[in-house]
Amino acid sequence: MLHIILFGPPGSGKGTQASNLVECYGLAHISTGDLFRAETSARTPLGLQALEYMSKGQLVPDEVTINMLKKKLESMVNVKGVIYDGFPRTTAQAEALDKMLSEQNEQINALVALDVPDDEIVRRILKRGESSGRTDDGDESIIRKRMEEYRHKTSDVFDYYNSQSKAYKVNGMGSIDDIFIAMQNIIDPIAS
Ligand code: B4P
Repeated sequence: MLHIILFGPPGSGKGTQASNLVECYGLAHISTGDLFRAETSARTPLGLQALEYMSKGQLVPDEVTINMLKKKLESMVNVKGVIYDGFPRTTAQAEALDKMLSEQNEQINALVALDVPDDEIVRRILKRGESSGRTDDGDESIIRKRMEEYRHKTSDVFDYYNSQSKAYKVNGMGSIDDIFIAMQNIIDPIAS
């Protein structure tokens, strides 16, 4: 099975490129952000707990996130592989994911990181906030908090997989199609 992590700062285009990758490689898609938003819309205890953090631009605690991911993975049957979109976001999450996969004799094949400058991130998220209705998209101070969380807690995940020689960088500036081609150039040799 193919296990690909889509990585990058908030608003770097992970969700956008995940849809393309799912279609191209026939993989299942897990977005922890989408899972939290679904729980929040359904007003479940998990969703209400997650909303407390998401609306402030903070990461949801590891224990909550890892348990949710584990359940989602266990519910998947007969899949060719998985795109992890927005997970792992801390080294503890990365270690937990590696452990879960090794118990199934599986492993992460590659982490592909989208590289986008801070000002472009703010511009994209504010633009999305005009229509998304997301509480974390409309306010620049919350967007900056999400970027700070990324720098302090998430960026180390790149080094974690780099030390396993599995991390790749892609320029996240340019057209969605061109960025996708750059990602295919990395994933095709791994997938074949
Ligand atoms: P996510 O839902 O993962 O959201 P994101 O980081 O904002 O977005 P993404 O990178 O997917 O950007 P998109 O394609 O939409 O996380 C939200 C929150 O959930 C987190 O802050 C956290 O609180 C919580 N959470 C999620 N996972 C967690 C975890 N593992 N641990 C703890 N907490 C967790 O692109 C953004 C915009 O840019 C879109 O409008 C898009 O149209 C546009 N865009 C994309 N590509 C473009 C391009 N090439 N050029 C111009 N615009 C582009």
